[in-house]
Order: sequence, then C-alpha cells, then structure tokens
Amino acid sequence: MERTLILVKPDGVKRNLVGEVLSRVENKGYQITALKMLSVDRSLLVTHYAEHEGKPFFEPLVEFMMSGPIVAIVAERNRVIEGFRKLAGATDPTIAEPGTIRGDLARDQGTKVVQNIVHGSDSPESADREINIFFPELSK
Ligand code: DAT
Ligand code: MG
Repeated sequence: MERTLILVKPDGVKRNLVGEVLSRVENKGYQITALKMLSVDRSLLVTHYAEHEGKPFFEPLVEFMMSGPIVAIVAERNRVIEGFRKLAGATDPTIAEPGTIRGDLARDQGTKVVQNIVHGSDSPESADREINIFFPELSK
C-alpha cells in the first residue's frame, strides 16, 4: 500500500477549497487515513522544503506557507503518489491542465512564489519523510 502527503496550502484554506480537494481525492478512489488542520513554523517548513533552500522563491514560499492554517492529509492506495500529482496538475497554475486542481482552481497571482492550492509528495522517499514531519505520531 502506497502513501502520500497532501497539503491544502493557505490559499486553498482561505478560499474554502478544503472540501473540494478532499472530494477529488476521495472521488478518485484514494483512502484518506489521516487529516489535520495546523499552522506551521519556519523550522518545520525549512525541513519540509529542504530541496528548495537557496532558490529565489524559497523565502517567499516559507512566508506564504506561514500566512495561514493549512490542512495536512495522508492518502493511501496503489500509485497514489503519481495519481495525486496528476490530480494536482502542473506546478504553474497557468500551465496546469483544466480538470486538475491547480488548472481549475488557481491562477497566476503575480507573487514571487506560485500559489497553487496543494502540495503532493513526489516519490515514496519524499512521502515517508514528509509524513514523518507532519504526522510524527503515526510512526510511534
Ligand atoms: P510542486 O509543488 O509541484 O512539487 P516544487 O516542489 O518544484 O513544485 O516547488 C514547491 C512549491 O514552490 C511549488 O508548489 C510552488 C513554488 N514554486 C516552485 N517553483 C517556483 C518558481 N519557479 N517560482 C515561484 N514559485 C515556485
Ligand atoms: Mg515538490
């Protein structure tokens, strides 16, 4: 059974899109096995986004992710990592295909960091690492 970490980012929570994201995940047939709303601090985000440290959008990304509550979700089923990345669509919401979460629900806001509603783990290793960050209680 594969697991992925999904985040509804502050833009998604502010725009009341939590239910919409959950519906798309559930309608696809994935099982939601953990869920919480939380506010995150800088040190958690630096760990979560370590691969992006030093990039020009890193600081804006951290600030954006601290701008309001987020919803963290663990979803499971065969190939859920790849499948949720397809549901989410391309990183840039202008490029993301209509029919995807980002393609349907986000647009370019002209900000230094792309605001695109959701995060999804990109590999089994990332998923394990990220689930441990957001749901340390699951590994106890
Ligand atoms: P993804 O979230 O599609 O896996 P990523 O891991 O490359 O994309 O980047 C993390 C987030 O950072 C992404 O969701 C939006 C933002 N971002 C990525 N590349 C960017 C860029 N070139 N300019 C501004 N923001 C960017
Ligand atoms: Mg990524």
